[in-house]
Amino acid sequence: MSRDMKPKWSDPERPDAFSSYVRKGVETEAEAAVFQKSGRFQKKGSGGPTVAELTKGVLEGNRGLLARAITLIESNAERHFSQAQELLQNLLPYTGKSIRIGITGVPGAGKSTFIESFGTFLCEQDYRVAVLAVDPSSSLTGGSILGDKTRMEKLARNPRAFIRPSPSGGKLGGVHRKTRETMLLCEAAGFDVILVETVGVGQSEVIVRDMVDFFMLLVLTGAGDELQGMKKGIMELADAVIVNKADGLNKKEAEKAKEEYNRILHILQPATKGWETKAYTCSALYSTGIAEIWNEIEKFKKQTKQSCVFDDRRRKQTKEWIYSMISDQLHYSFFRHPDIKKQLPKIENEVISGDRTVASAVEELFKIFKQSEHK
Ligand SMILES: Nc1nc2c(ncn2[C@@H]2O[C@H](COP(=O)(O)OP(=O)(O)OP(=O)(O)O)[C@@H](O)[C@H]2O)c(=O)[nH]1
Ligand SMILES: [Mg+2]
Repeated sequence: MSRDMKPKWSDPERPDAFSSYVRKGVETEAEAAVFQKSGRFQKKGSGGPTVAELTKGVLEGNRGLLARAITLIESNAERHFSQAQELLQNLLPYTGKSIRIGITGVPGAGKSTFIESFGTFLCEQDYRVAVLAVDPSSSLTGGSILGDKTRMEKLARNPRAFIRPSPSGGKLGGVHRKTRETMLLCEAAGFDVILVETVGVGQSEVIVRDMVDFFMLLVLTGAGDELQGMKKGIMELADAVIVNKADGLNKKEAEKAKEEYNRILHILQPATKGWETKAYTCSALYSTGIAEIWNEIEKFKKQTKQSCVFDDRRRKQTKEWIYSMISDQLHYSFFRHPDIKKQLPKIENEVISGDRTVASAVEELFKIFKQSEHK
């Protein structure tokens, strides 16, 4: 098992200033056995925290224990699942009080730089900020979009901020469930703004839209080409379109792009009922336009709370979460089933060689699955 590592951006001179670690997830039952000893989530002989200790630690805002709690949630070992759920159950009454903000944009749009600047601004306003990430590639590479970045150096050292790299996929609902549950843990630990970063390259922005209250899309200038290529669908998910890098020689262009985006947004369906999605400019690098964006988010919160759209959306998101977990769980139990694993290659071959229809193959597999469930 790999040892815990501090992220590269942590300051070697001030080892105490960073309480998060990049830790490899627990992948196998064998690894889990090392972690688990008589109901405890712990390393062998290390006297690690129990669920009760984790609950208390998270509620007290203890960052070390919060990090341990998240590691428990992220564990892919089945035996950790019930402990993680017990922990969440304990913490559930203390969740839900933050504003959850999603940030997407193409690679290089400046998401990480924006979070550094925006997060630091919020900390200065006395908020406590948690940064999470949904990385569509991490389930394949095991990597993390935040792991290799030095863009959040300042925020990472801020005692009011907590940065957690993207979990790797694995089983039992994968990244989707882990990020949502981590969000709840951070809320119970007293973080009042949760920022979720994701690269805008496909499904991940839809997943993040489904777990946040306010969703923003970071874009660059050169709007002419970009607008033509940009999928209308992504813009329709956004509560704000932010034209970043509005600084130096680019400032004028950025203002022009903002007007163009506004013209298009005007004719699109708004993402949130009663809220007009508009374009704004900012410079994440020089921290200009940041306060204005926060003002808009506060306005959004007030307005949607009053109209009940805020709470309605959260209820709907929770409901959809149930259904996505059911299908994840079905998917997982189906494909890990020993009889299915045994029969699948043979039946698959029969279909490919034209000896069998797809529907009859699937029917047969489900028969096998259901029969052995009842054994
Ligand atoms: N001039 C200028 N440069 C910026 C600004 N924001 C970000 N950059 C630069 O743009 C580059 C990409 O920024 P990142 O913050 O890493 O972008 P990202 O969207 O997080 O990129 P990925 O993580 O790869 O998806 C870096 O070189 C930043 O310094 C800005 O407001 N102005
Ligand atoms: Mg980034």
